[in-house]
Amino acid sequence: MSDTNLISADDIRSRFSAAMSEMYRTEVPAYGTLMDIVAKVNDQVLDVDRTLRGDLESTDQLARISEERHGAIRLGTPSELATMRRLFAVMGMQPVGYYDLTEAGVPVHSTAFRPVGDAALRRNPFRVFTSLLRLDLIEDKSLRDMAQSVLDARQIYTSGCLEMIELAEKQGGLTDLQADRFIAEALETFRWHPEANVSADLYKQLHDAHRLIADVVSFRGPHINHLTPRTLDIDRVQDLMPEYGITPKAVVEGPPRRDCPILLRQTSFKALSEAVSFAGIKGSHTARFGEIEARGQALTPKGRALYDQLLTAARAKCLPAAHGSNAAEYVSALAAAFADFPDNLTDIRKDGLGYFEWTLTDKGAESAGQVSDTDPDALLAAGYLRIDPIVYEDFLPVSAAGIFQSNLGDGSAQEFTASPNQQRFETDLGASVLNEFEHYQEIEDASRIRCISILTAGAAAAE
Ligand code: OOG
Ligand code: NI
Repeated sequence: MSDTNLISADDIRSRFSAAMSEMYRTEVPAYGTLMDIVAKVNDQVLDVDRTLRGDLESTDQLARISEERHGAIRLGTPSELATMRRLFAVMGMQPVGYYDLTEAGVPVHSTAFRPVGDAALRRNPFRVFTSLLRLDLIEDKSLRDMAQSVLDARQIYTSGCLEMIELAEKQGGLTDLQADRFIAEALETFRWHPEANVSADLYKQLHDAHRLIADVVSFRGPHINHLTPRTLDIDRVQDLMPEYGITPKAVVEGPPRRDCPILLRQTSFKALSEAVSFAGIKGSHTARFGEIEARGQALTPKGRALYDQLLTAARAKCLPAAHGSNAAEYVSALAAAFADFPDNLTDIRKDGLGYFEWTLTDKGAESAGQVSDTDPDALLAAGYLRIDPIVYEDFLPVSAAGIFQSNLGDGSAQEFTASPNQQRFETDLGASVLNEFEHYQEIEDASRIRCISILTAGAAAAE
């Protein structure tokens, strides 16, 4: 078979993301409703905000918006994680970033599998926040051992899926037909299984130790627990949710609403109670929920440090209560704290807080090869180049913890000693995770070098 028969990993990812969305729509109807609200609000925003539409169009970002989503899964063992890395690699998704959630009382650590590189992200930015349970944090040894043996006995991948992963690795990709089979087999891993793997009694013990432990250990696979569309106006969708019979969590996580959006804002609706059976005995479990997000500019380490500092300051003044009684107070504390974060692109750039992508203006494109100046600031001022914020493609630990908590139910916050262990995570993963800051920096640098090289016909390409 010749390599030309192989389709791109980006295609497989797009198709998988669409298939997953389709599956989740039938499994969790409220997700379908949320998708409809998001589509409507996005259309309205683009109708009114012609500048935003123009910016998205000129940076080739418009097409990806309605396609865009992330999901989340929670795995039980290192070997499940290592195989998940190979599965996502077939779709061009790599582990980016390390997130320690123990600090927030959630016994997992995580990474995000996502496409890297500008072209792949434009094609389809589907990502999956993937957590690995930290059983070592269960204090009761006999419970820990029982959980471990349940996890060791399960196989979350079909044999067909494992076969297709191996084939993709051997061939360096999959053909169109093979991709169909891979997607169908891989979906099985993410599907919901209402028959638990454990007795009602063990479920209760695990649940008492931590609801999340019960969610990971008790089922045959790591059911996708939410799928999150991207909205262009998260506050509007949050306001609309109740009209459609969906109750959102009390506050939007992340930075406040701003003229220049930064990082990531997220909100969710609470997990639904679902019927399950424990060896024939009827019971219920809450696992799956819905979430929406709005993405803004990726921040440099300096910008991120400022974000963390301001968020901490706001939360020191007012910690949002799960039931929402102090939501208004929190929103104003957040807004007050973030008055110290510049809210215009000129200052964000001048202070080195955010990443930017460089492109040629029409004037720049017409002047290809005719320019001798190589100073990007001068070329920007002279109208040959334009800069646009680079979209943040990753996650935020404090927000993730807020999402985990709201979904685990009120009053379930639990103390764990913060114990980040990236090295252990990477050993279990079988690879190191990509540093997201370095990646954004590379995208920015490459875009600038490319533009200047075109303007000067290659003279400055090496600089
Ligand atoms: C993952 C929560 C994190 C996000 O968007 O921050 C997450 C989980 O509940 O498994 O998805
Ligand atoms: Ni999420």
